[in-house]
Amino acid sequence: MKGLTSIGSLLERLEQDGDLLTIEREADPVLEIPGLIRATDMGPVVVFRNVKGHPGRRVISNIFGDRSRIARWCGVEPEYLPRFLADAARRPIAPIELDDFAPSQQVVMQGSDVNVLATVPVTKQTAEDAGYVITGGLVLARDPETGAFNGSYHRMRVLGPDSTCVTIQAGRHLLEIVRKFRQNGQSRVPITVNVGAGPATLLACSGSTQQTLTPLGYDELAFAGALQGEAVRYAAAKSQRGAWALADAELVLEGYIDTEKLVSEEDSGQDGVKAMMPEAGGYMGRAWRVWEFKITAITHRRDYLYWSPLAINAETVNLMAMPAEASVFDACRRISPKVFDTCYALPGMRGCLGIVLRINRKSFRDEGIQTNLIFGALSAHSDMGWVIVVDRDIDLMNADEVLWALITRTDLASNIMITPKGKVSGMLSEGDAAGTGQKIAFDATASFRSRDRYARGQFRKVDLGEWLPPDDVARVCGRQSDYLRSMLSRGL
Ligand SMILES: [Mn+2]
Repeated sequence: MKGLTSIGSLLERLEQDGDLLTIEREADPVLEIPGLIRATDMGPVVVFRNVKGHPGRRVISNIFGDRSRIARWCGVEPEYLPRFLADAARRPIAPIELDDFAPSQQVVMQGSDVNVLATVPVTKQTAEDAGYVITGGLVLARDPETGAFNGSYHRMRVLGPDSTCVTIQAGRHLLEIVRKFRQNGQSRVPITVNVGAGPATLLACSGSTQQTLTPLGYDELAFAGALQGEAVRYAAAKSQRGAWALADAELVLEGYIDTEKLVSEEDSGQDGVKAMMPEAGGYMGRAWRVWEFKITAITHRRDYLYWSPLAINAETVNLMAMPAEASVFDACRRISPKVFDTCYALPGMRGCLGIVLRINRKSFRDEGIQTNLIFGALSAHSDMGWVIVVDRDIDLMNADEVLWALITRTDLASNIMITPKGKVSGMLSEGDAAGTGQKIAFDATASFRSRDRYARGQFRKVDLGEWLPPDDVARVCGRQSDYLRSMLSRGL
């Protein structure tokens, strides 16, 4: 991710690659922009240049909607993105403080000038949503004991001109930092909420819950530095002692979490009853009573873009999946660098509900290691509920091929494991309110001795264009599935 240290440098790169979609017609942040972001999911990065009610402002989304694009930024093949992240996490680059000018502080609004909905084109996604929700708010907090930064995303429903909710699920590192402040007698925890930054920073802070790659105390900004090959820059907040902002963010909300005050994500104040917004798990999220975030200043670049990711879109699913996959990759590589190849959370696994491991047995002595890898994967990320292990000949990024391996190679009598209750995501069928449930693993690999039985025929690879005119090629290829394309690309 070299050279991509801000949204500005990212836009230049996207222009060069022809991977930018610009919508000129005026679009409303209420329902319309979210509908368009949804409809352009997995396409080029989308920028809205004409936002209703916010003249001169731009909205950006779907930055992480396409794995091939992210892999291109990292200079690796998509299926080995987890290795790129796992390698980076082992050689962190500490962030550096700017003493003077920070681009994200070109404009500073304080006091009665603070009015979040007037300044920022926050979206409302569906008619059932509780309200306007900031979805790309990267909360930056500093551990009062160690000084290490913690960066994490938290949905924030706007409550008033200088007030939002801040929703922190159980197990998040930010809660641990809040606990330390409260232990010191401070009920107000200074933070900044940073919107839009270089993709390495946005990605490094997107690990969803407890994962082994960036455990409690690991500075996510140092991970981001490693991903982009240069230190992330930060600067002291303008209105909060003990808070620091990303110097290269587009927009920053400065303020504090008021831990003495519970506010509701929706107006009736009920807990877990009313709808909040479409969530990353794929269902409508529920609204809860949470802490309040009090805004003391808004700072931004003069011509800032507002990053508005949709939780339901591939963007958020990829952002959640990549650190989860890298955690699993790191653990499994330590267990067996010889047999473990790579891993992938299929889109239907919604980032971290399950994972596919791919192995490459080289002799009969490698038998059994797949089970050890399963334990590694289930422990590397606490949300994981499903693990499927496949052989080296399987395209693990294709759900149909993984399903095919599952139904043709799994020995049902001995190669399915259901664990006792562990920590899982509440999104899993098994997950209860306390976030516990059983986990399941399938060994869908053929044993080393039986591998010849599972051989596939090899066809000669042909270029249809040498036999057919372009419109006939398009008539054929246009209706071929990703599954078939995956096999044809390998001569199968
Ligand atoms: Mn953390």
